[in-house]
Amino acid sequence: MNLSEGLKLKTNKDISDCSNEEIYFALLELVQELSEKKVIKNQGKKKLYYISAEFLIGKLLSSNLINLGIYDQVKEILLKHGKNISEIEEIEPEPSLGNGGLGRLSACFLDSIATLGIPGDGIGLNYHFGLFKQVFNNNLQTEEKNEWIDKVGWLNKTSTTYDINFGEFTLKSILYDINVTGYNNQTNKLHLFDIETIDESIVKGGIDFDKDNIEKNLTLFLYPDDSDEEGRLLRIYQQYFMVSNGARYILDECMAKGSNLHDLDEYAVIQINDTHPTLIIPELIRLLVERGIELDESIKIVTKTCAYTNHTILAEALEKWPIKYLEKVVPQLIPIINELDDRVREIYEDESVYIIDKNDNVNMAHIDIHYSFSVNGVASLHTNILKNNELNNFYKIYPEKFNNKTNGITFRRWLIHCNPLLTEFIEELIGDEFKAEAEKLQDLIKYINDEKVLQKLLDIKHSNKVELKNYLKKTQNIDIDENSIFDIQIKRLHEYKRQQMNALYVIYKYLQIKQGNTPKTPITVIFGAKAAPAYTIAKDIIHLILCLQELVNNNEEVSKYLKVVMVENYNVTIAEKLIPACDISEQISLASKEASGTGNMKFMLNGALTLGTEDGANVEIHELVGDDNIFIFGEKSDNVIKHYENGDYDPLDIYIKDKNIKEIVDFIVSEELMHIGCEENLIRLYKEIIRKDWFMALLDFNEYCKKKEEVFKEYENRNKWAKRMLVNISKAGYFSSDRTINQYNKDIWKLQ
Ligand code: GPU
Repeated sequence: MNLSEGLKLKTNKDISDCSNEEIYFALLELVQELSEKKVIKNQGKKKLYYISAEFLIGKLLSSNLINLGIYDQVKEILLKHGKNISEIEEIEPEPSLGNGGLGRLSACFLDSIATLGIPGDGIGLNYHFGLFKQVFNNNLQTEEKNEWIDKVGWLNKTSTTYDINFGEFTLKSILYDINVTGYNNQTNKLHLFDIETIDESIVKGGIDFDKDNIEKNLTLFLYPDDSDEEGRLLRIYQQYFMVSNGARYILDECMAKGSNLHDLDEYAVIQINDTHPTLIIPELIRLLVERGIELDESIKIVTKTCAYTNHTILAEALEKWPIKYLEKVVPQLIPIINELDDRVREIYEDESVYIIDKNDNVNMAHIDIHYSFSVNGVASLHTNILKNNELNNFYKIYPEKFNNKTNGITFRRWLIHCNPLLTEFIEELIGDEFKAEAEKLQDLIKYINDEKVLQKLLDIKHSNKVELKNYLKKTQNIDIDENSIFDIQIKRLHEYKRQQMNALYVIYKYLQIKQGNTPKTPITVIFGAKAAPAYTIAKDIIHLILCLQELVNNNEEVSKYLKVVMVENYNVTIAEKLIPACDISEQISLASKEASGTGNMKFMLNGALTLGTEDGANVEIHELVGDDNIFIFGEKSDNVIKHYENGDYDPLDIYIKDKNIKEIVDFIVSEELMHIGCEENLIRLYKEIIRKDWFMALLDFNEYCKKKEEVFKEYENRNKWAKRMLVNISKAGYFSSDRTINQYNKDIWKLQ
């Protein structure tokens, strides 16, 4: 049976007579069947389990069609019947199972693992409302539940269930699986655990619900507000639920394959994605002891089976749970955690490596480092900072455990799917090998002096800008000018990422334009970011940006040259539209603070030029493309680290001494802006910047402005710009997650 007939059968009528919705569901069913056929039973002895609180998988229809090798065929069949595949894609809700880079990384990894034919599954939770939906009201972020689960979707209910015991009660789990099909390869599984007793109706207004009612709320939201004790307890309930289910699933599967548990590490390797799943270590030890293995040996087995990835050096992001919380939620783990801590204390005098600190907090990362066999950072600079600074005390104990795995992205989603025009053009130039072997993109470099190729790159960028313009008009009623420069910063909202510095630039430019210093080509500054609901300053930064949007865009004079756009509810789907249309990729975190960044890689691959600090993977991008093809500015990480050590950074000093900076920062609390926004928020942000500025935006601000002016000037030389685009695209191959996964496999997992 051919595809066309298959589709017809599923819909029971002629495709031309179907609604887009009917076609979507027919395709979904078809893809589910095709992908299930690619499941390999009993594949090899050893398997990888990637356990993570987040899997930011994005919409799945198109990427599945691409990986199954039938995207073009389906597109054509639909076209013949007068249907447009993009419109059908729009029907699919985007799964809301992640927050930012960490969650998207797990999704790219699952794609590459399946693509490379590695036996490896994901393990996580099925959050019903996921990460909140962002809605702007009066220039403020408000939060609503994100209802993404359809009756018929990608989740397949299984018969797997466990009784999960908490200190005070027991909950029955159910397991849903999502098929993960690799590019021209096998299907793996993403296992998402849930509870039977979940009650969506307890969410009343916004995202409020009774945080005490664990048997109704456990899997409602990803990262429930943890600014109060109930919220923090709920997070521990979630974490334990995830790891206990995961641990039991893994043990069952390994035993079914013949493991006697003493040899667990020959059947399983568990990659712990940041500290959220850390409790899997004591839980596995507990389960092994329960199954009759001596404690001593159990600890050794688990240490040989688990590997840990660190994604940040920000102290406030490294989880520490008060032992009394763990006593309440999971008393059965307390003796194990105490034992793990005692063993550390017996050997080491240095308090900084203890698991339980002097305030009775359990330091989750410390469990991971002592009781796993591998600790990796996610970019070269980040790993070096872990080794030499943040985790130096551990590095001295376990130098052999530390290793780097520079992040990557799947080119199937971030080039082939999101940028069909560029993909087709590359294929015309160098053939299609780059689709499976990303390094082949280097062949493009031979066109560096080919005027036609360079012009075509510019034309494609322009078409993508028109696409974005139409998309934003249709979905958010936003108007942008495709002939302006698209300068884009999209990422979680955090002070260290310094959206506030970009906002200060907007103020600078606004004032400049009012004085008559107009840019040659108009500029559109685009933001997309969600702020954690309890992160006050982050929400204030969003408020500032939204106020600037109103001010600038409504100023008849200025808006001819400058526009500010903050897209609402930024997510993977929107990223797929923004990235191919971008000219300038803003990667302006304070050096040393961004572990890697992965948006930087996506932009580069799609021909945007990076304006960035020497931070995270920007450093490696810089090395690959060379000084001429990237715009680097700002304090270097060594100096930043020294500033923190010496405590010698004082924003007030800069503010007082530098008249220009003072004028720009003062604008936050000017009549003009306060008239539009809320006094409380703007004053709070203003004070934060001049008194704390914890991530040194004022330190780098002048250099940032200067560099940005240089970038805009360079943009005018279209030919030179196009050459830089070509260099960036051709060097992006290194950042394929296929490369990253091959390195994980070679150095850590060691699977066939
Ligand atoms: N990251 Br920790 C998140 O997205 N969420 C987190 O909770 C933590 C880290 C990001 C890093 O900020 C980013 O630099 C990195 O590229 C990404 O993880 C994947 O490693």
